[in-house]
Amino acid sequence: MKAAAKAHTNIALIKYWGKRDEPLILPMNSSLSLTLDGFYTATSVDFRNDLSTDHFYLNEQFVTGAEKNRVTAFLDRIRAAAGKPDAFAEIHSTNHVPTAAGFASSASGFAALAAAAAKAIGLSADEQQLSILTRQGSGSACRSVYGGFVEWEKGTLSDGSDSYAVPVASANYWDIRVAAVILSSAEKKILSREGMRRTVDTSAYYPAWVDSIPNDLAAIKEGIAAKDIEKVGEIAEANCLRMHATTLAANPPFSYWQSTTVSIMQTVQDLRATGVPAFFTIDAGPNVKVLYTPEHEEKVRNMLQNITGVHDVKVSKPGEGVSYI
Ligand code: 2P0
Repeated sequence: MKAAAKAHTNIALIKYWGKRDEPLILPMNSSLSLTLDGFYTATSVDFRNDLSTDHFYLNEQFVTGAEKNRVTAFLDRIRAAAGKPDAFAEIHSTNHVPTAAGFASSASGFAALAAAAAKAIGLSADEQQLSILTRQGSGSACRSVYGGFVEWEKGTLSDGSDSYAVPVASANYWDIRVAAVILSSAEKKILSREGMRRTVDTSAYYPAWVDSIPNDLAAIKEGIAAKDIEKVGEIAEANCLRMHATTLAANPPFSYWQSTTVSIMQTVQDLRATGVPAFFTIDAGPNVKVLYTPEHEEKVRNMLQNITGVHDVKVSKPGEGVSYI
């Protein structure tokens, strides 16, 4: 009863921001992401008769506390679905995602864990079912089941059976780049779960955010279909700014940005004014991701590396979906 899987992280171009159901992780809005080949998690799950609890190792360290409890709570769902409530596992997970890069390693982590655990326990799940399972570990993780451009359809049912990811375009469809700009010091003060909750509950701008999503999704899919970097980039950048505007209108207000975040945003916009199609997006933290086409690699990299407060720049291509190893 052992299996191992690998999943890449993803960057949202149309953000998931806000839940309508917290336990099931059902989102208020649909979202769209690009899976990235540079960052991934590899996880093995071994269900063993001699265990009476789960044993979780992350990067070869034995994990206890909240992080372990989140894994066990997720495996409880897999055990329930498989009808094997007493099957406990030894889990080894290795993150090839620099934590400082500001990617939710939970996205690659839960996608790899769901795939390995479902296979190990003998639960037959197609990609759609795997996406539904994965979503219940971490919302953005459900998109990492697939490679390339992926949409997470929010669904309308209360049991979550129609809230899952669907592939939009495969990893090899369009050769574009995402640079993860890593800040020298990047403390995240408000976890995305708490940030989402506060925004949904209190932000005056939240209804406008939700209303804006259908247009953004339709337009960005047209841009992807046309391989139009200007269109895709402009929509992604505007969507990111609109998401972050909701946090400024929350009570109490908050922002994920630091001064270096704003410097990077301005540098990207200055670069664009010189004719280089580069666009930024930012998640629930201060780091910035920059989207561009490969012919501009050198210029974009040089500009980003020279900004005061930037520690490193890690460039990624579109990546594949979940695979078994
Ligand atoms: C996203 N983020 O679409 C958005 C944009 C952050 C900003 O998904 O509570 O780790 O596990 O569902 O998926 C980060 O939140 O949250 C996130 P949970 P998750 O990528």
